[in-house]
Amino acid sequence: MNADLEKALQTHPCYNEEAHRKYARMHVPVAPKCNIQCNYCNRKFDCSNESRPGVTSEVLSPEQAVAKIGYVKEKVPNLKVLGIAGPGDPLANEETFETLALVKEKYPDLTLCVSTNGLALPENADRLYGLGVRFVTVTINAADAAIGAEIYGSVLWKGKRYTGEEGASILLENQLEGIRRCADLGMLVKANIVMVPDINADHIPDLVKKVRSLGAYIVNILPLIPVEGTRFQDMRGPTPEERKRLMDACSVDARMMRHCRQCRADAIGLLGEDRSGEFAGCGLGKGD
Ligand code: CLF
Ligand code: SF4
Repeated sequence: MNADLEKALQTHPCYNEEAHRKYARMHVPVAPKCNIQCNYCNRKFDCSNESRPGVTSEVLSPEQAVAKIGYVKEKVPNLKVLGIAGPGDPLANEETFETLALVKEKYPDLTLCVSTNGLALPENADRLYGLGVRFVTVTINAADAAIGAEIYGSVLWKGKRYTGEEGASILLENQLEGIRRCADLGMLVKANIVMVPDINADHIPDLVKKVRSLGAYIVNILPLIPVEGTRFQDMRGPTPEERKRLMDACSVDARMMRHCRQCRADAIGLLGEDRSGEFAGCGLGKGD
């Protein structure tokens, strides 16, 4: 790891447990569209790639996002990381790249972080790297298309909608290739895995081994939060004990993140401290 990346890692609240009480992150919700349908997601809400389902957020244009960052930076001096995590899939929205380019130019001191379902990651890995992104999260819930088919309703790939194992295997191939490419480029990849006890829990240790073998730096196992109006609305989420047991078992194979707060696509502040309401609408229409 080079010295700049090592330095950024020291102040990244998600990748480094030591940092999360001291340094803040801000998400800008510039990415409304999604290219897949997860069975636990209600499109009206934030992407649970990186955010707790059930909470809506405003969508900002890249220019509005940059204006808001300027405002928040003044009020939150410990802001270190600028993340793009939805409310849809960041890589399905050109606005993500426009925002990253603007932030890189205007606020080069901020660490850039992107979270994706991975479908469009192989084709965008170089582009993200070129924009200065060194932290990429891929939400991946299965390394087996048969299990994936139970989690993903459909996958929109090159203009066509795929379902079942066909859709799940297109997504999986891209996720694995995307993780490999990003890791090979020298980015720090986090794999987010949504634990669904009745579907993928027993399979997660194999999935963790797989993402590690491709170079993932850290793994975050999130609990399913059933959301009304989704196919998984009656599915049960894991108990804290079940999740802890799984994380303990997987910690033999990979570094585990244990302090995730499943934050919103417009979260601002320290992890667990949500100041997004305080800044709602800030910077909008003001330009600078
Ligand atoms: Fe945001 Fe995600 Fe970057 Fe962190 S969140 S894009 S890696 S800056 Fe962090 Fe929030 Fe958990 Fe995500 S606590 S949901 S892991
Ligand atoms: Fe929802 Fe995110 Fe899944 Fe897209 S990738 S369907 S926004 S949870």
